[in-house]
Amino acid sequence: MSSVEIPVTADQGPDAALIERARRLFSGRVDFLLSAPGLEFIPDPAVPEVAFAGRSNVGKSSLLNAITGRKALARISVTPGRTQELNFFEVGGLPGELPDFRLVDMPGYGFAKAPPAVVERWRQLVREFLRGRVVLKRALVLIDSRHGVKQVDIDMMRMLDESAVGYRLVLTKADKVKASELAAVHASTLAEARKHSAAFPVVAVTSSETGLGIAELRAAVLADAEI
Ligand SMILES: Nc1nc2c(ncn2[C@@H]2O[C@H](COP(=O)(O)OP(=O)(O)OP(=O)(O)O)[C@@H](O)[C@H]2O)c(=O)[nH]1
Ligand SMILES: [Mg+2]
Repeated sequence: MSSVEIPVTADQGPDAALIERARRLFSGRVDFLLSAPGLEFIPDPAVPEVAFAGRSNVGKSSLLNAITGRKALARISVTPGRTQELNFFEVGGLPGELPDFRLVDMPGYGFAKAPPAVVERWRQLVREFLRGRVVLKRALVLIDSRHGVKQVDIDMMRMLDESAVGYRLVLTKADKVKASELAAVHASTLAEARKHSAAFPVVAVTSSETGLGIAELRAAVLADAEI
């Protein structure tokens, strides 16, 4: 994996101090708060939030677990499309008090055989959440390294562009592809990012399995929550 040539400039990577601060913060309090099947169930917008979006089975829950260093914080599904609610997690602060920020595991999209009514319900929930959530600082859009950016990902990116929610693209499951394939999918994903008004012109490369890129992404999430 270290032989992959992925262009990184000095100002793109979080510094060592931020990585260490993020590690410490995430080794403290990280709690599941609630699972919201509709907007009437979401918590008060009291603290900053960073949301995780991506196709069903892309590895959202696994990445959340890796970033928070918890084995089973977010449920890892065997059946694609299991996370159909907005799941909120609290990070930092003291139990019983407001956390420093929250992470939001968004329901996966693009799973095969979903009835149109389910897709429409998903679209409404996500769009209204993105448009109305003033505390939402950033989103991460996860892309499977084996598949690259699909039309459903572009649809998601457009919803974020329209809501003016800034987002990072994150390649998941990097351990599943060869170095040459990883370099190619990184380049094509970066090219797509550059077409979108709210996307950062950087693409993170991660594996929840091997830990590749996790410390850096954790630091980026902390920086996003603090903007
Ligand atoms: N090899 C490898 N497998 C992974 C990685 N991340 C996730 N997986 C596997 O991919 C499958 C889906 O992972 P999840 O984390 O449940 O994906 P999700 O995006 O939360 O899925 P939904 O909630 O159903 O939308 C599981 O079998 C994971 O074990 C990774 O970095 N490497
Ligand atoms: Mg999930």
